[in-house]
Amino acid sequence: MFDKLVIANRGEIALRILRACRELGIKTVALYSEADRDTIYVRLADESVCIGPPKAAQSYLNIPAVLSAAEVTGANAIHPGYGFLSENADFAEHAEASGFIFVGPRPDTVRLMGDKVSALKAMTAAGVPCLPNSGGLLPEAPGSAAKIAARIGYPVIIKAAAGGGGRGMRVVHEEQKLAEAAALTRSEAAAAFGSNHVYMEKYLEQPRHVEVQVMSDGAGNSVCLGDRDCSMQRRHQKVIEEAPAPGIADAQRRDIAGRCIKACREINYRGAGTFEFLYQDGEFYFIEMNTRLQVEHTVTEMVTGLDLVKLQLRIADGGRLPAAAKNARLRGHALECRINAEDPATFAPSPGRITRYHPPGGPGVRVDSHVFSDYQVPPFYDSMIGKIISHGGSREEAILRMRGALAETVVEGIATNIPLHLSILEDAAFARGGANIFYLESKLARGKLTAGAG
Ligand code: MV4
Repeated sequence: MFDKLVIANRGEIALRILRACRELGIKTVALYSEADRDTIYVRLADESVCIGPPKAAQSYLNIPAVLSAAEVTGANAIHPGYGFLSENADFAEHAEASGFIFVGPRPDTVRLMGDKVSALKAMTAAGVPCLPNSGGLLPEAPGSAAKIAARIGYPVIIKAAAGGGGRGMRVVHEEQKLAEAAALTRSEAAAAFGSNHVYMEKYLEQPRHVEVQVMSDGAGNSVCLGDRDCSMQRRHQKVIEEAPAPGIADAQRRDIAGRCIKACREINYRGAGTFEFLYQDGEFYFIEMNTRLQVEHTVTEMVTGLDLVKLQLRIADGGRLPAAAKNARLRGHALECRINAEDPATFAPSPGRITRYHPPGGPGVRVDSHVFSDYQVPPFYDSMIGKIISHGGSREEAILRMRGALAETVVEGIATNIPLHLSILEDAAFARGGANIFYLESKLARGKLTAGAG
C-alpha cells in the first residue's frame, strides 16, 4: 500500500479521508489555506502544509501550489475529495505526471465525463437510457437547432457541454424563443467555461433526481452500491439525501444498476463514480456522471455497511474490489441532512465563531463534521459545516432517528439550517417520499417550511 497521502481538500471531507487513512495505516498530509490553519484535521494529520491565502483560487484550486506542497512531503498519493480540483482532468493528469497516485478515475475518464456531450454519447453507446437529445453538439447554422427541437419536441433544454451541476442551461418552450436562447446560453458558456459548445435535450418538468453509486477496480470488476434520491434541493444545492430512492421497484433498480455496471466495464472505469439520472413517470434518464466521491456517499455507506473511502484507497493502490463490496447487500434506509452555516429563512451565509457545540448520538446516528466549540466558520467557502446521517430498519425509523438527532443538536454563535430540516421532516410530501426536484423551492416560495413553521 502507498504509505503517505495528501488530502487536497478541507472541512468535513478532509477529516473523513484522514479517518480512512488511519484505519489503513497510511500517513496523512493536510493541505490548508491560511483560513483553515486551526482545524482539527490539520492537527490530526501527520504533516501539514499551508498552500496559500484563504481565497480558494489561490489555495485549494491552485494546481501548482497543491502539487509543489505535495512534492516536498514525499507523499505518493493525492485524494482530491469533492469540489475544488476533484473533477479537474488537468489536475489529475499533472498529479500523475508528477508521480502521484490520483485517487480517482484515470484522467481521460475525468475528461470524458467533464464534457457532457461525450459523456452522453458514451452512455448512449453503453445502453444507459438517455433523454431524446441533439446527439452531439448543437450546430450553429441558422435553423438547425429548430429542426432538432422539432424532432425532440418542446419543451427542450439547452445546456453547456462544459457545464454541469446546474450551471449554464436554459429551458425553451417554443421555436420563437429558440435562437435567442441558444445564443445566450452559448455566450454564457463561453464566459463561464471558455467554450461556447452547447447541446439540446428534451426538458422534463417534474423529475426526481436519483443517482446510482458504482465502484470499479479498473481490472474488470464493477459493483453497483445502490441508489440515492437527492431531489430535496434548493438552487442546485442538495439539502437532504436518502438511500435507497423511495418507491422504485426492485426489478427496475436491478435493471438500471446492471446498465451502469455494463457502462463501467465498457469505459474501463476505475474508482468511485455516480451516474446521475432524472426519474419521471417511472423511467430513468441519464444526465451526467460524477467521477468523484460525493458529499452524500455516507447514506450509501450506512445501507451497505461499506467504507467507500477505504475502497477508493485500496483501488487507487491497484487492489481488486474485495468480496465484501462485490457481494454488497442493502440493509434498511438512511438519510443525510446537510448542516449549513446559514440563516434558515433567508439562506444568507452565517460564518463566525461557534460558541457552543453538542453533536447528536444514539442508535443509527452518525455525524461527519470537523467543527467544535470555538471553531471559527470561515466566510470563504461553502457554508456546509457537517452532515448528520441517520440509519434505520425502515424509512420511517430513519426519519424518526433524524428528527431526534436534529432536535438534540446544539450549534450556538452562528445560524444553521437545522430549523429548515426539522420542518422538512414534518412535511407530508416528504413523509410520503418521492417528491420532485422543484418541491422544496415551490414550498418555500409559498411561505411554507420557514424556521420551524412545520
Ligand atoms: C435537466 C432538467 C430537466 N430536463 N435536464 C440541473 C443540474 C444538472 N445536473 C442538470 N439539471 C437539470 N437537467 C433535462 N433534460 C432539470 C435539471 C434540474 C435539476 C436536476 C437535478 C437536481 C436539481 C435540479 C434543479 C433544477 C433543474
